[in-house]
Amino acid sequence: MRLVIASKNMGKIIEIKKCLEVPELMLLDYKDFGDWPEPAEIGETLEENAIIKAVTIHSQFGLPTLADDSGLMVDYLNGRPGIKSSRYAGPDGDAERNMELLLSEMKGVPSARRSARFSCKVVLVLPTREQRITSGECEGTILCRKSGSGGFGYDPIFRPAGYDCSMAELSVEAKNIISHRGKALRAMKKVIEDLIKSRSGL
Ligand code: ITT
Repeated sequence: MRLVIASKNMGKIIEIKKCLEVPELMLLDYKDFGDWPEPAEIGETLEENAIIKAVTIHSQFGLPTLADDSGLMVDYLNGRPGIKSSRYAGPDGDAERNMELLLSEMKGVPSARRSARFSCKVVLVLPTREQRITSGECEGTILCRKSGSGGFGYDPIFRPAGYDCSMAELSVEAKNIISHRGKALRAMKKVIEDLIKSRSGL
């Protein structure tokens, strides 16, 4: 069974493929289709944007399609960058510039007020156009400087709760165990396994 991952973020794609290892499932991404135009993320919530991405790519190929929309919510910044996480410092979606901007906004903020969380919505669109939606969150704090080179996006400046390192210092497997995306994907993996077992929908 083929499932299309509606993302162009390689960091995400790697994490999704690791989490959704189901023997009957062949995971495809944009490279398998010779690229596709990115859907405009014009929704007002993570869920709306995840639905836009999954429905757009589903309507192009007619295959079961999964999309992720995620973001970093910083309490001191009233939830920013939030839904604008990927393009916080400008339309080019440069992760280095996004982190520099966030670090500058958090300069001098004491550790007790640096709480933040990653949040993720995963949407699956079935051939019948029915949708399944799962969510996950990961609590933590914003570090004062970058540390580590793994993961993607804001990982070098995010310290997961209970850890003494940044998210970028964890392996893909270790990140998936605690991350917002890992939690949402494990719930979705169960949905997919049930659909395969009942031979309905996928
Ligand atoms: P696609 O839409 O093509 O999937 P994207 O990067 O544009 O890729 P989003 O619109 O969901 O994806 O934006 C999510 C942004 O939030 C992402 O670019 C990062 O800046 C940040 N982010 C989300 N999950 C993250 C994670 O696990 N680690 C670090 N940063 C993350």
